[in-house]
Amino acid sequence: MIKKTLLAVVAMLSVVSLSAQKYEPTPEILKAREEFSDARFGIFIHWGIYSMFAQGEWYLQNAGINRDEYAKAADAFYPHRFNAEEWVSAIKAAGAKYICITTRHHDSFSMWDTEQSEFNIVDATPFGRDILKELADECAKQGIKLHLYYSHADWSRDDYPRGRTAYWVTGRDESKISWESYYNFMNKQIEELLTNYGPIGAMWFDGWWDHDEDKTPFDWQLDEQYALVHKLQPSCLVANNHHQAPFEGEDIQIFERDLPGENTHGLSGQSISRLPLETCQTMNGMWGYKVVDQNYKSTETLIRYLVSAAGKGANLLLNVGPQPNGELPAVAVERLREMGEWLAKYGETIYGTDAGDVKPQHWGCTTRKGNKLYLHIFELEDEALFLPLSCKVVSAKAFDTGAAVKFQKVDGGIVLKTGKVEGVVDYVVELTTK
Ligand code: H79
Repeated sequence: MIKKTLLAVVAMLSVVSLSAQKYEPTPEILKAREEFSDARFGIFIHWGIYSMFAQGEWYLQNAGINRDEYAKAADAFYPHRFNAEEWVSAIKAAGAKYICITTRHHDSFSMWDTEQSEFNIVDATPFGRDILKELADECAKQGIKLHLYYSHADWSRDDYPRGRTAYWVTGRDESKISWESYYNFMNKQIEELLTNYGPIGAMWFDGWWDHDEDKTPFDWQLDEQYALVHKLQPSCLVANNHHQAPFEGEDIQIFERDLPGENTHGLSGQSISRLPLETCQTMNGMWGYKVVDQNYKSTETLIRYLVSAAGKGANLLLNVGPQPNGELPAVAVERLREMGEWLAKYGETIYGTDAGDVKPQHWGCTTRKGNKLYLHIFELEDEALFLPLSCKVVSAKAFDTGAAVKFQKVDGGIVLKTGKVEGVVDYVVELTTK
């Protein structure tokens, strides 16, 4: 009897260990994660037929309209000013190291030549061009990585099992709901994306929260899908904007509209993992083009946000919502250029850094690379700054002029004689430490 029970326990344990098999990132993935972290700055692009309504990418759900009426916009989508070379050049000029574009958002419209649905930019629009192909080719040409946003949630397809959003969108045939059909559709699309567009840096999923039922969890079958991504492209990172601590099989932890550890938008209270971190943020207040929203953050705010992300060991994925005509808004291009000018000078203190020894403070934050500790001081009322440090400081200088900055060793760190800091975007002091 005891033997039988023991056997049963052993059998149960082995089942448990099988089902809880740990994801072991391959050396290629580990390398890709490191490159991703080193990049620190990427540009997000939200573009689709929703851009034509000019009210953001949630228009279909927010307006609660008929999906076939909405879809008619595709037949008028003719973004004649789309020019991949101009986009990529503007993004590179910003100092960004990767681009993440919406291949298919929640409205279900595919921005590439997909075989899995007619509702795509080649088959359903007079424009008829595969913008993803053009962008992928241009990224390869200009040497910038391409990441792909892909929505799990869907507000138009008949087969998508309805979630907590868009239930008032009409025109869908509920008798055709089939998870199996929808899951198969997604995986075939993912296969196209990871086969026909060259090397993809990351798959960026979004929409899991449409089904985050507490009592009867919805099974998105992510394990199998993540494995498919890694099988198709062994260096492609998996990211999922589910607003939770990372799931097994993921390579990046995403935060939406807040830096890791902050939660001003109610989307980012999750604990911080040891994975590479990325915060996505809008440049105005919306992801997809919104005609009434000209409330762009200032260049100073954007630079400080990028620096603050780096100070927390995170990348910034900064969004631009292209216009229906295919151009990036002029204000966005200007912000990108100005950020690029700053990064051309101060990039060394951002790219390839880790979060610094001193956690973010009211005056700014710190980043570290090797034996250099960079202080990013945004504003300081006092004349001097106490830094709690356990390492030895050998020298201190202003990063841009090289002028020595006086400091004094005290208990538990140093006091740095910066003088008052005001009226600058970021006063960077470089400490050499031992
Ligand atoms: O693509 C952009 C957005 O369209 C998408 N993610 C970025 C990158 C996005 N928009 N809003 N959200 C994600 C937030 C989702 C909000 C939710 Fe909720 C809060 C989903 C679940 C809780 C409120 C309640 C909205 C749906 C249910």
